[in-house]
Amino acid sequence: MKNTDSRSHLQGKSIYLDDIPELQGTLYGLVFDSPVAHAKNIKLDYSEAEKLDGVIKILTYKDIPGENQIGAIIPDEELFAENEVHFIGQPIALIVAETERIARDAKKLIKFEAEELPAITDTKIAKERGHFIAPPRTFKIGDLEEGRKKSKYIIKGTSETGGQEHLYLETQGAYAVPKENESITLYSSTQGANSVQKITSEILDISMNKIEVDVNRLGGGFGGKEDQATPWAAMVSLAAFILKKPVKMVLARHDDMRMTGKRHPYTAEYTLGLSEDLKIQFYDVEFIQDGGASADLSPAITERTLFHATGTYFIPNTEITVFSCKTNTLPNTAFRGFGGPQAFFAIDAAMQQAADEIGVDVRKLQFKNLIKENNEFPYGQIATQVEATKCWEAADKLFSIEKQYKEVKDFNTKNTKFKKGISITPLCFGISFTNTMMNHARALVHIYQDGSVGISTGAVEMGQGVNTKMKQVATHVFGISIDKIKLETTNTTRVANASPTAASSGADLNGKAVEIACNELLARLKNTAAEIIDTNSNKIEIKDEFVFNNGKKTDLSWNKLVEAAFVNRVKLSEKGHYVTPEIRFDKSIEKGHPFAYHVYGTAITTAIVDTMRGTYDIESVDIVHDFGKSMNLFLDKGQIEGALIQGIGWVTMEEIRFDEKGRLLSNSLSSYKVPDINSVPKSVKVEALETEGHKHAILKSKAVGEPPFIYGQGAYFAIQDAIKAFNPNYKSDYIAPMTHEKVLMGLYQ
Ligand code: MTE
Ligand code: LUZ
Ligand code: MOS
Repeated sequence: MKNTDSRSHLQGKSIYLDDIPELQGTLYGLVFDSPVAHAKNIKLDYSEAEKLDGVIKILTYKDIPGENQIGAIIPDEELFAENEVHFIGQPIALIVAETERIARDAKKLIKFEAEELPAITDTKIAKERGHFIAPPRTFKIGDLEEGRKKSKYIIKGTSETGGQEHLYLETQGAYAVPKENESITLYSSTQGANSVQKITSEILDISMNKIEVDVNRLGGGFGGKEDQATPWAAMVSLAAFILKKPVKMVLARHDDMRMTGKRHPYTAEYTLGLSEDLKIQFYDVEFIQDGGASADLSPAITERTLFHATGTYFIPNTEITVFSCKTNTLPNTAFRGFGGPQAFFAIDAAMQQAADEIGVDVRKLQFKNLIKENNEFPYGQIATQVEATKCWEAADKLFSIEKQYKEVKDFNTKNTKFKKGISITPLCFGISFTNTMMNHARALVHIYQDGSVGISTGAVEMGQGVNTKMKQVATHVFGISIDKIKLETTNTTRVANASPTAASSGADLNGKAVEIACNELLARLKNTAAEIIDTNSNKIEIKDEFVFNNGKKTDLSWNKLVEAAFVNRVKLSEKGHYVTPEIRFDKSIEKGHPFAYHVYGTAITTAIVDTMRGTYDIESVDIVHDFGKSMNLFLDKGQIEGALIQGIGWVTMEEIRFDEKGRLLSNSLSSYKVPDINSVPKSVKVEALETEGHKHAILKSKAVGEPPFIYGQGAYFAIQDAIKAFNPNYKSDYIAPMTHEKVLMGLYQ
């Protein structure tokens, strides 16, 4: 089944925030943001700007009736800067005008003065000076000393991964419409309607029930709209609240890139110990995370790094620490993988370094140390239904790992102008919000008297196809065609208190809630059918929109049954509430069972390097992925392909740069390179592992949104392998991204 949105996307008929018909009298907002990275005693003179024809009002923190605070985990971020600014791009005021053009002209007339302070853009300096977002956290298992004693080989090293711009096709935006009795309808391009509602209510000092947040769909979020869609929504709401007019703001790409946070850059310092028989004995790793100027989601991202530090391997003695540093750059935020990819890169860099120093093939090390059934993760969860080795073996069977290695070797003995490289990336990714309390969801299902069905959930459609999956759940339970089902907008008055659509759990959490509601309704309809046919309700089934009695088709159709139930005054609406079972985590001891299950996989990546230019292509990526029992392989393979390319972009070409004053240099598509059709691997093959699936996954179909991002890192190691084939003296610094210029330097190092 295709993504039910694909036709309207293709025809340009899908409605995004900026396509919502505007009400008469709508005003437009534009943010005035800090031109300096760190300053105090800021002064804004906007008297000239406010005089400009068509400028309605310029709002600052002084206009906020409630709390000037948007920090969701730690209250350390103002909506509008009051006295100090902490990064370039930090909002200070909102210009409200009759058109966006006028607002832009007005912006040029605003005079900004401040006492500039030194800006810290380097996490090393931040750490030295003790500038932290939150105190460091450590996960431990076993005993490092014990591991050290058993180790024959001890490898020390460092690695580094860069930031990443989300580059959702639809930029951030929101549209606030004032309603009677000081309430607001707020359209927002957000992954977290509930966060938008809550923060806006605090800014305006009105109760949450006065704010209705509505989300039709996003043109991509990728984590960038989990938390950072909120400020724009709060700003237009503030303006609408004060001016009693509809107010809209959609960020221009350049403004979006300048003002929104990105993936967290990380450095890792590690020591890895292996015994003579190449079993990992210990891993001691310290991560330094660049949180940017305020906490945003950094503490939660820190957590996911801690949870994924050992990658897909079992390591009996481990100590992992993450330092979350505060710098005068954009507050970094959620991005597909959420601190996980940074952890995977570090452990696989350590594995590669170990293999090189010991003089063995890294794949032997990797395979030998894959996590197995009943192994304990450093956070205390016992690994069950482990598919790591099975994925690797299936990849070998389907894609002949040894043969591919031999082909690369043969090619390299025959060629000097081009060299090939190969790598393997195993995957083990935990599914559930790491914060246990976020793992619950609700759905509202109506069966209308004509037999059509309307479903509301807390899930946000952002291109990942969650709406299609929700429809599939209802189709599956009711035995009716997908054409009978409509997915309503995500709306806080229909489904309240929803967690953001994130952590890859949108389909699981909301799908289970839909399933619960549909099953309730089905039971009632079966009773009605049993009464009509005069049989026992447990003999009733509904298939292909007809009632079956004891396996035999009757002439009672779905539509007739629904009509009869309505006449019998049967309740045809139901709400489902789902809570992920079994999960728990005790932060005081950093142990528990935080994940409902894990997703596994193996990717084989080959690359070819032009040894004169330093340019490269990713030739092939062959993947065996653990989808569980995929409910929609078409959508799920799309998720794998998208995540893979996004991951390849991160480790190869996407380079976020600031100058020493904290100005973002990579602030447009001419200075920030993202993968395009030419950077897509020449061949991508995705095969599903044969497995039973997992009972906590929706219809046994495992979460697929983020995990395959990890496969992208294979490109880094494959390119590096090709460089080594040309330059035997090459010593990697394990710094990503592996840009073309970096490759060229490596070839002639
Ligand atoms: N796919 C598309 N097309 N667009 C997106 O913005 N976001 C990713 C992933 N796949 C995203 C996407 C991220 S970061 C997450 S957490 C999941 O989708 C969220 O959706 P799910 O929970 O329904 O998988
Ligand atoms: N958001 C969050 C996430 O709040 N908690 C998580 O565990 C998470 N994981 C991935 C992406 N977003
Ligand atoms: Mo995804 S980073 O959980 O929005």
